[in-house]
Amino acid sequence: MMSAHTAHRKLEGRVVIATHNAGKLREMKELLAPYGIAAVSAGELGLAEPDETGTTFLANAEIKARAAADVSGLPSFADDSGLCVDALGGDPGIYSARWAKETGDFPSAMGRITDMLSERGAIEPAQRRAHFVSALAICWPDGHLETFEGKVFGFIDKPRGEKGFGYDPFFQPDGHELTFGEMSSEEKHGIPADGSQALSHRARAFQMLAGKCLG
Ligand code: ITT
Repeated sequence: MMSAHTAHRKLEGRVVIATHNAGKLREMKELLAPYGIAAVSAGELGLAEPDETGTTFLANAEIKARAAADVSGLPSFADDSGLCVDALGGDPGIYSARWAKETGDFPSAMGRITDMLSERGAIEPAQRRAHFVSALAICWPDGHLETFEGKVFGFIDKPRGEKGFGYDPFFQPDGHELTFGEMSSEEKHGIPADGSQALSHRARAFQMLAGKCLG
């Protein structure tokens, strides 16, 4: 018999997507679409953005999902994500959105990161290793919580492409010639029909979530 700690709960009916980031919202809706879950966004419900006071991606995903579930009375699905650059000690990491706010926009934030790498003499791809992380949390109004984390490794290159969002243009995942900014949604976060691993951090976390909480 399974203990309470290993029993996963299935997501059914209506869910709030607890994000105010349009790029993430689009990806999260696309990921949920095949499962017949009706999704409404935090923005559509006029939900406030909670303070992200956690020190990890998982903690912040939980804060966002819990806040939306408490206020809406619906199961809520949140993502906390970011880009970790090895030569910068893992920055911007959980501060990825903040860096873009501070510099004004994502092109400037990518410029700041690229400049910091150049100042440190990190020119070659091997010196510019980076990974994206996505922590996904689903919280039910009764407090039940499920969390999953996915990562994708690659390196920082010159920004290319206008697809995707955020830091996509200058991140090239290992084993690919294109940056995330040059990839279609299907290439970046499509779920392969043959059961193999998806590419993006968010799609990888979602595959784990789907295995436990959907279908
Ligand atoms: P919410 O908290 O409302 O969801 P946010 O933009 O504040 O929105 P985060 O705190 O999780 O979200 O910050 C994540 C940052 O990392 C944000 O600036 C994103 O644009 C960026 N990011 C996350 N996933 C990304 C991806 O797949 N491609 C490019 N950039 C990404």
